[in-house]
Amino acid sequence: MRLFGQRRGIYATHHAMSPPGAYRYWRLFFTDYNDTVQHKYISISEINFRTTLGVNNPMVGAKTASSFFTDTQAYVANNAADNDPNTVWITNAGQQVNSWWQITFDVAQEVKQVMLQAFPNAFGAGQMMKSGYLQRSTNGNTWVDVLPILNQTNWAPSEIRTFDVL
Ligand SMILES: [Ca+2]
Repeated sequence: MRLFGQRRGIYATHHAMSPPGAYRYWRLFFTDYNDTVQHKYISISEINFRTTLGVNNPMVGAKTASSFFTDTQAYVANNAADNDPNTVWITNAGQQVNSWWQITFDVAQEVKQVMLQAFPNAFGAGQMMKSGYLQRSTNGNTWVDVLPILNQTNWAPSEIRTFDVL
């Protein structure tokens, strides 16, 4: 037990990986973006935090985000977890770096795979995330990195990519 505690302390440093486990609070924290046209958005059609590899999680819980595109109310956090690739979450203009998308699960879960899907047209796909981290939290305030998702470029329309928590 003492050894485990020491390891956890080391792993809690920034961008060091944390042991897995069941938590209610999970999010993607984005550090870089692909939007080379407008240079100010991240747009994601679907985010799924899977507890079984290859099987979408029903994602039962509250979805929130650091911001959403406010010209209309059509691009809110819920759009990234509604099983509809035609609906999209978009960060507000200029707030794409250090943005995040979060779910607070009703019941604690252990995420084993992240699924991301790009928007169905080339313009939207060009605004997919580039780099970020899957993070988990015990309280929704203090976050620990679980999985880096880095340098994801050249997303095709509707493309799905998955990332395993090892
Ligand atoms: Ca959607």
